This record gives sequence, C-alpha cells and structure tokens, in this order.
Amino acid sequence: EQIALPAVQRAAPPLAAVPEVDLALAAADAGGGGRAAAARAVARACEEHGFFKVTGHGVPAPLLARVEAAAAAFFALPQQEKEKAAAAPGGGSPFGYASKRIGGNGDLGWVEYLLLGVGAAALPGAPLSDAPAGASPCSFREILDEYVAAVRRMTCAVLELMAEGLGLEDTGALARLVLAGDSDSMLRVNHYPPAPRLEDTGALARLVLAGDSDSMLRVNHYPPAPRPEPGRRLTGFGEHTDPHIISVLRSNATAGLEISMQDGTWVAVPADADSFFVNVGDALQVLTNGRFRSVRHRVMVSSARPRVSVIFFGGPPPRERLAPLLGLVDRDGGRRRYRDFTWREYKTSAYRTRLADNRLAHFEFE
Ligand code: GA4
Repeated sequence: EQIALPAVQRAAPPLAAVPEVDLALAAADAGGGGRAAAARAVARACEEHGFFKVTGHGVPAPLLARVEAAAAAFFALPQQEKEKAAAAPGGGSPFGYASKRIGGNGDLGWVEYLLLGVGAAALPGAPLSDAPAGASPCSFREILDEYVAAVRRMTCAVLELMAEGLGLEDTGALARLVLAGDSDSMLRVNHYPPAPRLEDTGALARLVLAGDSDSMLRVNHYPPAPRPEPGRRLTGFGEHTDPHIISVLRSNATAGLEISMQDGTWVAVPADADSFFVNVGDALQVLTNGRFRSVRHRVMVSSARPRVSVIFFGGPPPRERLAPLLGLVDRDGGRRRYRDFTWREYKTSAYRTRLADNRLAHFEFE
C-alpha cells in the first residue's frame, strides 16, 4: 500500500527549446533585418509561451556577481537582522523581508525573500541602505539600485522589441509606462534554501530534540512505509502569473523554475546564470488584448544547492488605464477582451487573491 508523501513529485521534463533573443545582435543589425527578425521572434515567444530568454543583455557580469554575493550575505544574517534591515521608510506591506509566507492570503512556500518598491525615483533612506553586502564596501541597497538601473534599461529595450513585434507604430508605448517617474515597479530577491534532504537523517530528530519540542506519546502500529523517492521536491513558490507588465528574472546556477505550457503541462527551465528570463505579466496580456500570454510559472526546490533569484517587475503608474494598445483591437475584429480598469484597481484586486487564482478572469468580457 502506497502512502503519498505530500512533498514528493516527479520532476518536470526540461523545456526542449527555450525561445531566445540576443539583444546585442538585434541592436547591431538594425539595418540588416536582424532587429526585425528579433522583434518577430520575441512576439512569437510572447504569444506561444509568454516566456523567453534574453542574451546579449548588456548588464555587466561583475554587477550580477556582486548582487548574487550581496544577496547570499544578506540571507545568511540572523533572522532578526534581516527583518530589521528590510523595515524602513517605503518598506511597508507588501514590502520588506518575509520567510515562507507569500502575500497576505495564506500562501506558503519554501522560500525567504525581500520585496522592494523601485519606482524610477530612488528614495533616500530606503530599506537596506544600512545593510552590509558581504565583502563589498557598498550597502546592499546601493548594489541593488545599480542593478535596477541596468535592468530597467534592458527591460525597456525588450519592451521596444515587443512593440515592434506587435507592429505598433508607437514603439515606445510600452517602455514609457515602465520609465514613468511614478511607475509601480518592484524588485524581488528570493532565496530558496535546499529542501531538507531525506538522507539528512538528523533533520526530523533535531526538531523533536529541541528543548521546547511539543511532544506527546501515542502507541500506534504503522505498516511499513514506502521508501521515499530520491528526488524529493518541495514547492518553493506556488504556481501563479505575475500581475505587472513584465518580469525580468536572473538566478544563480541552481534550477527550479518551471513554466506551464498552453496545454497545462509543466516544463523545467534549465538554469542559466549568464542570461535573463522574461515573463509576460497580466497587465501586458491586457495591453495586447490577450495576444501575449501571461505565463503561469512556479519554483520547485530540491535538495541540491540554494537557489537565489532576483526579479524586476516593470509596472505602470497606478493611475494608468489598462486598455488595448492602439491598433491591436482593430486587428482582433474590434472585439475587446477585457473591460476598462486602472493598474491601481487591478493591483488591489490581485492582492486579495490566492497565488494560484486566475486574476484576470474577473476583468474579462464574456
Ligand atoms: C506575484 C508576482 C510578484 O512576486 C508579487 C507577488 C505578490 C506578493 O508576493 O506579495 C502576490 C503575487 C505576486 C500575486 C497575487 C498576490 C500578490 C502574492 C499574492 C498572493 C510581488 C506581485 O506583485 O504579485
């Protein structure tokens, strides 16, 4: 008789061909048709998966290494110091540091993280301004601000390619939303500690041996338990779509990210620490009248090494009306898929949902 252990899941197969765009190549070959080809490839990836890889991104490798080292140093701090460092002006809910709790509606994951507001205008005395960054003389905040500036620039280059791929006349229409002084953009730094190994035979005993362990006595007979599978996986970040326009992710060399295909099957995205990964968010699905797909994704954690990921969420200003971009509805036979709403309205509604919910369903026309 098999007893299902909740954390055990079979590994998803790897995504066979990750769509990829080389920004440097696209920029260098503007005249030779390379740029137009890159724009078409980006649009195709956004339609099919809502997901693609970016190489030739221009974010310096030493900066990526500094961010990764600073994040590792931060998460190695004692719990209390992490909480204190992240609580500062501009650090109110949902921003700050948290462990295991995701959002405010009961979602849990095998993850600890920092969430920071990073609108175009930097705040003096922002969270983490005093936090050390490992060996670096800069504060963690200074390193993150430098990173956000570089990633925002690259994000706008990607958004311009998307606009070109959509055939928009105004190719700056998407990038302008994220560049606005009051753009509602965020940075998330996730740390997924390795799942406790089943081979770590002390993991459970240590809990019970704790001085304040809540133990009881009960006499039961258990039939022999099945041998647990070797590839034990925990949910690091449960399945969801991102609410913003665009998410730009970079991780260390530890895998874990999985995306959902259109038929609902899950595929694993092989880690690539030298590249960025782009997700289409709900707001971009609306702006494209459903043509680009907001990709459902999750992070699964195994027992190997810690995963660290840093995600820039590019969002519009709160007052911005999310309506299909000029020209896109005509092409869809004049039919609008979503009713009118502002980003502020959408966010308020999204933050009341559970992670796995379909947040856009509520705004769809029949
Ligand atoms: C998913 C994308 C971003 O990480 C995030 C998340 C936010 C949070 O962690 O507070 C949310 C989640 C995300 C979607 C639905 C709501 C809000 C948790 C949650 C259950 C920062 C975001 O903007 O939306």
